Amino acid sequence: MRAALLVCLCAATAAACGGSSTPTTPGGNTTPTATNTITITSAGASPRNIQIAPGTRVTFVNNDSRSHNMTSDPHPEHTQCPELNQVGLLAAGQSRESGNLNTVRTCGFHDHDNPGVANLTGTITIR
Ligand SMILES: [Cu+2]
Repeated sequence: MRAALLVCLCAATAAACGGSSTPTTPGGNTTPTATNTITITSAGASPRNIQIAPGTRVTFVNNDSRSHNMTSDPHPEHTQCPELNQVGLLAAGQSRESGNLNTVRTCGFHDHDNPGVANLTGTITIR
């Protein structure tokens, strides 16, 4: 009885993990990944280039052990896609959604507190 319950829990966990995984492209490939979640670790943002449909919000997840301040390009004005500025300061372990990205265009983002770090920059293609 107890063993059957454990098998059940494992199966449910595996399904949840499989649904949220995103393919990664090696070697600086800039083909955008179809996802609306960007995860930040000590290695930077991943995926760095994503594509979403108009009317989608993008969630930034900070899995790093320090804070990140995710904002729209250009630095320091942040005027390109103001919806991204709703993400802003994320403490370690925190996540937040952008505003609704309705306009067909490409939005650049960066960590405002680490503006020179390329691994913390990327693009969101709305198409
Ligand atoms: Cu900035």
